[in-house]
Amino acid sequence: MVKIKQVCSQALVIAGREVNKMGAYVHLFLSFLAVISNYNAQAFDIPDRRYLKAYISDDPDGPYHEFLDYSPDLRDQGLDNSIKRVCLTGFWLLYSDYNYSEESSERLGPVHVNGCEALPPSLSTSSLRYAGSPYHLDDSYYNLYEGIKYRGQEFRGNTNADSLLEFDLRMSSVIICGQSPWTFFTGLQFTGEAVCLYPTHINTGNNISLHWNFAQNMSQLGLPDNSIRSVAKGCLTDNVYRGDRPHQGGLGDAVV
Ligand SMILES: *[C@@H]1O[C@H](CO)[C@@H](O)[C@H](O)[C@H]1NC(C)=O
Ligand SMILES: *[C@@H]1O[C@H](CO)[C@@H](O)[C@H](O)[C@H]1NC(C)=O
Ligand SMILES: *[C@@H]1O[C@H](CO)[C@@H](O)[C@H](O)[C@H]1NC(C)=O
Ligand SMILES: [Ca+2]
Repeated sequence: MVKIKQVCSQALVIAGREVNKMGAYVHLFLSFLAVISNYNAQAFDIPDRRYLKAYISDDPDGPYHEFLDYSPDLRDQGLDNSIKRVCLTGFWLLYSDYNYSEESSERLGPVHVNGCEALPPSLSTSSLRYAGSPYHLDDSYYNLYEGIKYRGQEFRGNTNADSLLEFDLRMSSVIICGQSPWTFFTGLQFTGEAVCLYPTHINTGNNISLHWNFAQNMSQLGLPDNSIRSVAKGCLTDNVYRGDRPHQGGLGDAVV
């Protein structure tokens, strides 16, 4: 990112110097072309870019497919049941069935910032997706899931929700990312029982941090299953859930 700024300001100086001369427009145009092509090269290296590289062998130099987004059906990438190893940044969820289905028998949430891991041979991955903001890696965000252990459909967001719409009274697990705590309520419009969840886990790599926390079921949070009706950003109750022991530092190796 620093490089982009340097390139930009150099180009602007050149443009300013040349602006009164004949041919200035040509020069200006070329300068901006240079900025644009440099920007593209740099954009590819955005330090907090979320990705998952899926390898079909244990060979770190082997071929891989890079995912940047959800894949509900790995047959689309020709990778059904064949991912052996992953290198990734972000909080990714792998499922043994298509569509993140509640029929999935095994789940794994690898969380890393620029880290790799071999998958257990028993995990035959058929769909995958990430938790957290679609924008920056550590933006404050919540994902509520219909099934326990982050399966099924989700209701997600980065702001207060006074109702969960069609997911009212249906959610069974949750992941939060980013530095803000979130409060989950059993009543509409931030009423009823409430529990607040802080992002007590941190993964760091290359000076980039990802904060997160999770509950694989609602009894972990002390709430009845299928009871959440609204969500607010911040901690708006004394009933604070801090989760299991915080996981700090390193390249991160949490499996949840
Ligand atoms: C996944 O869900 C979509 C949309 O609901 C559906 O069309 C598709 O058939 C499902 N795929 C599988 C393999 O169940
Ligand atoms: C991390 O940040 C520190 C202090 O800002 C800096 O000295 C160091 O070079 C950075 N490391 C990397 C890998 O960017
Ligand atoms: C909820 O998760 C906890 C562990 O986090 C587990 O001990 C408990 O059995 C789970 N309860 C249900 C109903 O799945
Ligand atoms: Ca449910």
